[in-house]
Amino acid sequence: MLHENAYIAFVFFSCCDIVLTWVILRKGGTEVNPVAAVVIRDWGLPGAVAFKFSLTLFVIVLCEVISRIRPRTGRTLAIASVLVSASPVIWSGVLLARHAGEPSEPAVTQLPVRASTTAAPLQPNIVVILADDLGWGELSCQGQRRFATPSIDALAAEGVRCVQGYSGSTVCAPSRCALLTGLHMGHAAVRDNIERPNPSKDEFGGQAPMPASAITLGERLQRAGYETAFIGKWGLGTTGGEGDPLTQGFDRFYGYLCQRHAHNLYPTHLIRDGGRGELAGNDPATRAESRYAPDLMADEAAAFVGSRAPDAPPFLLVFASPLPHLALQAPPDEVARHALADDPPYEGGKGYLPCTQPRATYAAMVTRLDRHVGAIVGALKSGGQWERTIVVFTSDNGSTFAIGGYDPTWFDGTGGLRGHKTNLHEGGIRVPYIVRWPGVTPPGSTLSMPVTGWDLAPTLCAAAGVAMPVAETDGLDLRPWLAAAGAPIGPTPPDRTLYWEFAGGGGQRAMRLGDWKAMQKGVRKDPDAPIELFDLAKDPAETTDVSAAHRELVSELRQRMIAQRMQADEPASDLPWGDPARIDPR
Ligand SMILES: [Ca+2]
Repeated sequence: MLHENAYIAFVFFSCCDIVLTWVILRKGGTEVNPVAAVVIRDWGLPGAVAFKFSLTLFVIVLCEVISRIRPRTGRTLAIASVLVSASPVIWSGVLLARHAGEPSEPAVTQLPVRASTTAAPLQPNIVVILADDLGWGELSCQGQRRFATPSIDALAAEGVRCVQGYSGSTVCAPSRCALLTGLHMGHAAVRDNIERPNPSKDEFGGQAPMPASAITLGERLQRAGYETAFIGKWGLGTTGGEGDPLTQGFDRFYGYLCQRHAHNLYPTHLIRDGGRGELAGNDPATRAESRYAPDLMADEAAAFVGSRAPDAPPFLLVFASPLPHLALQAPPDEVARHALADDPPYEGGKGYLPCTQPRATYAAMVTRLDRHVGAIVGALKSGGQWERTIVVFTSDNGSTFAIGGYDPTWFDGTGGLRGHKTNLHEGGIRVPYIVRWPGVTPPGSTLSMPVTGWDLAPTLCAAAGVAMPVAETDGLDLRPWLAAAGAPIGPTPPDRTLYWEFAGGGGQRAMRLGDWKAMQKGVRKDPDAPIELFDLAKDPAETTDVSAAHRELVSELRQRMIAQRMQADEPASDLPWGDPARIDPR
């Protein structure tokens, strides 16, 4: 060995780089030597060290061989190798020093939800795309075979696909409330679709309003200088009331305020900023259908994000498309792309319109939504905002059931999960959940930790550098977990309880703790009704109730569920309490 000391330094520096990067990743740091991070992510720590060691050995052998032929060149090469291997170590050391004050593997309780201290100086734009009744299995990137969703798949390929994403509720309005306020169904102001009568033949009465006391994501970001727009289906109050989006943190609104209004996708009018915008050419009486409301909303959204002055403030757009919620209505060109030989007509009834090609039409509604996602992404890119914009794609609840011509068996909208919209089994609340966050989310990664609709407000507030006190949310700032998605080493996933309740369907409560899922039905009749228990790790489709074998856990979950709630303001959406001290029989 001609240059022994140089080789020792070379090996030492090479392996140090890997170890320092690994330590930073363990601390939840995202600022790392990218080359070392990729090697660790792909091969784990031992594999990465072995790789680096082999590479070093190869260079040493090369130096030795060259030294025997041309001693001066060999010596220069050996010294150069030491210098080249030292530079990333110095850089990783600097990065580690920046993370020095942070604890290793932070527990969830130690992670305060706070304004991000590492936020880029430029506040990011935020686009939340919320589908309506889109089930977990209704994207091709999640296994859908009847149609493809290339634009949404492309978004997932650029970010994190959270495979255990949950909505805030199993129906429309409360899910929107959870998303906007960061509160789960035990604390949210709106916990059901509570219908209000129409004031006149031409006006919709909307749903129970979100109270003025609720603080929405729009309000929080508006105060921080964001320009905010809500485009799509609202369902949390109507014009002039306390639930009006214009007084709930949104500078602009375009779409349906009332959910019943959204049951027709070729309406006579839409609401624009509290006023009424007529849509000439649409007439439900004659089935004149020339202006498809979801297209108009997508155009509006693309225009909002695509035409920004260079010095314009950052923006929040919530694009809550009414697709693919029934009734079955889609533009003929989109339906034609999905024409099938086997597509039995739907006759209509129970307030639903008939449909000659129900399967093709439903597929067309989802692919139209996919096209809209593509248009919004395209507008962000052409407007120069893409690299500054966080995009979230999710749904307000799981896929719907056999109603209005929808065929749940044909589409397998829940991806094999039990249940559907209006119940708290996984099929009712598990939804697509994709986050693309430049500089944070590793492209094409997945995150298996359960994440929820009520995590979005604290996460997006943190992204914007806006303080959201822990006491004001049930959610988590997901950034550390999103940033570590796909890596073998990351922050420990939180062992927290997720809670849902729903007054419909006889009254239901559900809780997830780790892989355990507790489910209580018939609560309105009997608040102490038996609790079913499922082990989602072994039984994701909730086929087998194992409560009899885990009575102590069931009693604990009963107490935890009751502790997670406060009384709802609206009596119709409240549940009777139940006795937390009830001991479940062995
Ligand atoms: Ca819905």
